[in-house]
Amino acid sequence: MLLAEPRGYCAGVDRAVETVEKALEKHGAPIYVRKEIVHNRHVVDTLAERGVVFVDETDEVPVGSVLVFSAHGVSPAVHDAAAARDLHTIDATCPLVTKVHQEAKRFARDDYDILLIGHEGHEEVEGTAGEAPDHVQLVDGPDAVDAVRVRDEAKVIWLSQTTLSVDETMETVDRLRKKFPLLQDPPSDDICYATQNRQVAVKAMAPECDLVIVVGSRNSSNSVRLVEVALGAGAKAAYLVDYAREVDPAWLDGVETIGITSGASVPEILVRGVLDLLADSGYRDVQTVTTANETLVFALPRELRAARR
Ligand code: 0CJ
Ligand code: F3S
Repeated sequence: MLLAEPRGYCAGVDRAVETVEKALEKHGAPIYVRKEIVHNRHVVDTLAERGVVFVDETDEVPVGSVLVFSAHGVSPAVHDAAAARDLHTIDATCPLVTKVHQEAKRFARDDYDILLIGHEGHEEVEGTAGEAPDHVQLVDGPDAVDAVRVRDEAKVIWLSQTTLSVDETMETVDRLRKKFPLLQDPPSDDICYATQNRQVAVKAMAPECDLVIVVGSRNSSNSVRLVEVALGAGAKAAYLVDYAREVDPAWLDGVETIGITSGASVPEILVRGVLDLLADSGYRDVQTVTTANETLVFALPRELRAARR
């Protein structure tokens, strides 16, 4: 067994989940969360059992209630809708997503065409694009480049979702730059440190793996990318599971080396579950493959700060 390090919770997820827990302690149930606080089935189900109500939109929240915005961020229109309902909002947007929002605002102010690389329909790109809807267009992967049109080729910048495949994004950027040679790069990486580190770690172990198991949910962009990166880096097979019980015994046929990793929204207890299950099948020798050490911690939203564990 090869265990990727880093894996699992990033600083932004840790902060978002703790924000909801502290908000529950401070305000009592029910509190409301717009969308899934992070894209993980277990996290959402556990919080729901404790009195958190997950809604799709602000208009489902009773006037005057506490509403938490998820780690993926929201557009100004969502902030306005919450204010109009007199909701007490707590913003759990990851600071690294907020950074991309600031970039979108700044380049829109300077009247750039902003090419936002990301996945259609993902909450994060909806939030970022919503900062400057008249200036942002979504580019969903390399094949979407042909359809891109801009007003002034000398004033074009690309930005991105934080949880994309680094390699695929660079492919998209290369294609964009062939079309628009004056395309400007973002002032700093938009794909976040956690996304990058988890991909580097899975790449390091994948060539030796007959099978890679990624723990994470289907709607978790960064988790799904880890499966693709593992396959691209030479793993013979790679699958995504939410829980150990989803590991199909047939996957283990003839398999000597198994790599394990998990997405940025995945609690370590779920990885332990997979390790325990595999130990029962005879996979007991666990070696860690470490490619980075992460120490980043984000402060909680101000109003909950005194309450940090
Ligand atoms: O967009 C983010 C702030 C990432 C949050 C952590 O991961 P997850 O699984 O909730 O979200 P993605 O679908 O964006 O990977
Ligand atoms: Fe933030 Fe990256 Fe995690 S954007 S929530 S640190 S995956």
